[in-house]
Amino acid sequence: QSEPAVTSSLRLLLIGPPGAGKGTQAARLSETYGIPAISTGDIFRENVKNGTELGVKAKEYMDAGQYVPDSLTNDLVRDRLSQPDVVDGFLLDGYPRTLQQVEELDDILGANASSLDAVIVLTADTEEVVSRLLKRSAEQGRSDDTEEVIRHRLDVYAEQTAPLIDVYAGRGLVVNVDGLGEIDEVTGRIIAALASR
Ligand code: B4P
Repeated sequence: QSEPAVTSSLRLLLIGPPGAGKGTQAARLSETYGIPAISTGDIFRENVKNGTELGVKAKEYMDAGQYVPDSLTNDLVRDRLSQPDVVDGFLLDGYPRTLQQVEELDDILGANASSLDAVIVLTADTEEVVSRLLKRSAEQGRSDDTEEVIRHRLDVYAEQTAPLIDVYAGRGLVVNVDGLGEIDEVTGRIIAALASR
């Protein structure tokens, strides 16, 4: 895997079905490019753990495999993107997930809406992601990783999030990356795909 040039001000989005490896790759890309990875899923789980008001509300949806309502999610991202550490770039992991969230992100970025560099779409087939998430369930016991909830999350992704890919493709931003294979291999593919843009 080749060393990427240090690129400043990269603004990336990472989209993919549950279990495609978003969180896994986000951490690596954050380190490679020196930009913060912002995962709405992690922020919700942190709030659940700390028993905040947001956490109590979010848990109900997450445990059922539903998306947390746009209003709550958008406020959280608006707040996070107002922090000083994002001025030199960021990677949003798992946001936006609905068309309404796309509009909100455009609004948050304002005049910078055209400054997104790429939308990485990680692909993985259903049986592979179900098997990964069941394995994680056995290891970490996440409450939204039961088989029934996983299948529901996949349906929600297909209905609500997959249409976003067309929107970003229309803006010429989509970079499709095969999420199957070793974790390092997938990271290498993403870096190569971004470098060849
Ligand atoms: P997320 O935290 O984003 O959870 P996820 O979709 O399951 O992806 P995650 O990043 O955890 O898994 P990954 O694919 O990396 O969201 C959880 C919930 O939060 C949502 O269902 C929703 O309720 C809520 N939420 C979050 N954002 C929201 C938004 N914008 N709007 C509304 N609601 C929102 O990895 C899965 C497993 O695969 C791991 O165990 C990993 O180790 C393994 N893995 C990764 N890569 C692999 C590889 N190459 N080979 C083998 N295994 C691999």
